[in-house]
Amino acid sequence: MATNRTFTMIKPDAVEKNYIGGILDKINAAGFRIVAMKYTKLSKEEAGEFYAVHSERPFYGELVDYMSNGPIVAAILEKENAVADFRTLIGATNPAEAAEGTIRKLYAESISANAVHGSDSDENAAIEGNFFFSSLERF
Ligand code: RTP
Ligand code: MG
Repeated sequence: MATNRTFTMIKPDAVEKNYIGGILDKINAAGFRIVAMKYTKLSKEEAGEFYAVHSERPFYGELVDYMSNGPIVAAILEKENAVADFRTLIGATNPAEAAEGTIRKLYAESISANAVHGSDSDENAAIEGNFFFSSLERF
């Protein structure tokens, strides 16, 4: 059963360019409610753990370096059909292939520095949300 929650990060490239406000605006305008949110920075070890599923991929080292390179915003979001609708809102991994109006089309610079993360399943949304937030930090 769908949990109606997903997990997102505004990635270091978008934070550095002052896109936090613009991205949150798109998220709220699309009907997502913020359940939990924090401004934080991943160590290399934490980024490696978060993306462990990609550890065999050729871009893993680059991804871990990039995600631990600067502060991020992590959040749990709530909406009906949250995981799939959020993936639609952010657009394709490669911003060159992202649809008009999507967050990555508007704010991402490249396939590796692509502005936002969105969970790819309900199971991963729960795992990723638990990585960042305790039950006392969700409202
Ligand atoms: P995300 O997990 O961040 O929401 O992105 P995604 O599902 O659209 O893409 P995924 O395949 O899960 O890849 C995770 C992140 O790795 C970086 N990446 N770099 N250089 C490359 O070819 C490459 N491919 C992927 C991106 O930052 C991607 O978001
Ligand atoms: Mg992914």
